Amino acid sequence: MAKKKSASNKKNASKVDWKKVAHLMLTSRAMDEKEENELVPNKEVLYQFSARGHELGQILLGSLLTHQHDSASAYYRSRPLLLTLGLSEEDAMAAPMGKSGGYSDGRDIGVVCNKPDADGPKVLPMAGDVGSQYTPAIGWAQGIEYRKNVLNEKEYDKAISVILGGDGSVATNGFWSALTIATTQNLPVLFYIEDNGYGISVTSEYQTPGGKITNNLQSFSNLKIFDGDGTEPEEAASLLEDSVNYVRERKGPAMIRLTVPRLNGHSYQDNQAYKDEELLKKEQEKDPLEKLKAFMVPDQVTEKTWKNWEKKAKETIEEAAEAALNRPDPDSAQTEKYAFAEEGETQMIGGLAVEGHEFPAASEEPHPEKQRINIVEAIRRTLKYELETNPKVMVFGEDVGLKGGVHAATMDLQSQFGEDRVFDTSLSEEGIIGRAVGLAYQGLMPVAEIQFRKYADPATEQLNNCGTIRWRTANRFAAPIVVRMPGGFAKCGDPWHSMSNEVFFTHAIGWQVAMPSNAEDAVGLLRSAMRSNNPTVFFEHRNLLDAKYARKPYPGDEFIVPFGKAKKLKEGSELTIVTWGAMCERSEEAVETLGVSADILDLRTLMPWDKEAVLDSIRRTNRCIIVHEDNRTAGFGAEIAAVLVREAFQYLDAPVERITMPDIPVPYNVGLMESVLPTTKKIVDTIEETLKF
Ligand SMILES: Cc1ncc(C[n+]2csc(CCOP(=O)(O)OP(=O)(O)O)c2C)c(N)n1
Repeated sequence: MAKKKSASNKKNASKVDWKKVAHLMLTSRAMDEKEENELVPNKEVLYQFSARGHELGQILLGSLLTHQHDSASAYYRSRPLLLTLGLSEEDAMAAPMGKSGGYSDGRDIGVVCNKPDADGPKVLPMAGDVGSQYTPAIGWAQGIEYRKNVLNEKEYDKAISVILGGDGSVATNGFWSALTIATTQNLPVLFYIEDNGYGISVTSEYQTPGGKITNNLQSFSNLKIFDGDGTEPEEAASLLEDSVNYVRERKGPAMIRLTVPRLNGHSYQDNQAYKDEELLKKEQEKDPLEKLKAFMVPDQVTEKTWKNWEKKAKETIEEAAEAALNRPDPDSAQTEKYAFAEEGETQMIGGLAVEGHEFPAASEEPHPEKQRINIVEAIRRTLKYELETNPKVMVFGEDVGLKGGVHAATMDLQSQFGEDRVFDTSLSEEGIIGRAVGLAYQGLMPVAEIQFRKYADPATEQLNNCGTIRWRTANRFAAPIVVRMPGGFAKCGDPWHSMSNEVFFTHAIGWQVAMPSNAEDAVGLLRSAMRSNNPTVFFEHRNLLDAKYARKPYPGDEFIVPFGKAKKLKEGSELTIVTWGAMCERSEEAVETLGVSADILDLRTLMPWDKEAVLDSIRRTNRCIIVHEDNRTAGFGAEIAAVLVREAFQYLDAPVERITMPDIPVPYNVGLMESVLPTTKKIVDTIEETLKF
């Protein structure tokens, strides 16, 4: 069974601290066994994902992540790597029990870890979605190069970003998106594929033709391939050393695939009925712990010493389990904390706040210039000023560079600030948002453009995960990013370019949502977003980009609009119209047409939204109409109406009306489009009915 030992395998293997590797392997194994034999059957641990069979490669890899700015983006089977990087046994065991403290304070499923050490390699927050670990790691890699080359922080030299994934993960969008970005941008990324032949019960042949991803990627440009057996100590050590060095020495991105047996079901609940006896036996014969023992005993240590280590590891785990079990449950009074940044509690990793970034002065008082500008110009000037005054700002997306964006909002920014700071991306929205998350982890301020609202769909997983990072990690990590997104109807509609669906982001956890109706607010809200410690969706309404209604004088480089503050467009006493975005103009027109006395509130941000301003107004006018372009059912108007029914019931003299799009996409034909959009006429009619009621 013993493999032939090549000279280079031997050379690299001699550098390894095998005693340390053995200790970590025995510890990880004892931990899995304790969970499988006792803690899961006793229901102390509810979900368990064993790493048995995967340990050796992960421990060897972890031992090579020695640079302070290295990162690993890993997944639920990566606990041996975390132990190697210094996760305490007690934290490792307390998390699956859902106990307090540790890397998520009982919030995230046990093995979904993170590690925010300021002075050592980081483990980026893991996620449950297979494949979602890839693109944030690409952002980390680009952040290494940005810090080194643009911010001149030489200590980032030779840092690398490593991504761990199973053979199933190579079929995901995230994998391909990350591979494309790493290889086209020549980023310091190592893809580490642990091939156990299965994604739960599905074999690798379903994930890549022939079942071996490295065979298929042999001809992929700018990708060095390493491939071997992850259970053979010398071979695995040698391949890992070579692949890590390859990336560290900036020879290019690389992929290493190591075969490993999965010695358990996918999770504790999986009985592996889909594997026959012979296969199970073969897998057992490949147990890397047995191979490590055969490699070390008796050449390096005696059988007795090994037995001693085994005993010690078991004792350590008994003690850690006992201590973990004795930890209190997390405090339920704190459960809602950290959906957003808490005043005075900065996260450990991610965003400008960590390094105490100081911004230039800001003021809520506009200092208008003489000339009016449109929203496109308002956005461009705000981006320009923030790029000028904050070297950590980066602006990117499809066509954002040389072309200046399909809506021209980034025109000339690349020529002024260079390709490192303003750049085009590959056509992968998952890549754009995942990369932004990784750049934010690096303490930068990424401003990503999604070309049209509908095209954020492929990035949904990254957007959702971005919003929950702070909560999942109990404020250890956060990724404050800005996502600019044009949408809504324009000269005509259509299902792809005209979608608004802003309510989606108000429902997604952890996101601020801004929706300016004019150039002045666009400046102030975008500035707020780019200085915020929370992620923001910044919605740019297509019909307003160059609309006369939206043109306002540039309010100055200091102008800022705080989130959650509605603007009163008109003041009156007979009814209140609550609206935002392109519906502001139509609401104003309707009120002017009828000559009624109405409050018109432009919410400007939907998350947070200015509940108090709306309630104050309704308490005076006693009537409310909500106007929005988004579809009706469960649109944001439904949320406002529900709040009014609960908190202003006694003040209402008429039913709360909603004027919205019906539950269909926006049609292309202009006549069809106007027949379903909230029009001035519809608003006029509804005002009359409401006043008559
Ligand atoms: C996006 C997504 N789809 C499906 C799942 C359910 N699921 C969890 S693990 C898994 C298999 C992953 O296999 P692989 O990447 O090979 O890793 P392994 O578990 O074998 O180490 C699946 C389908 C998931 N977590 N995420």
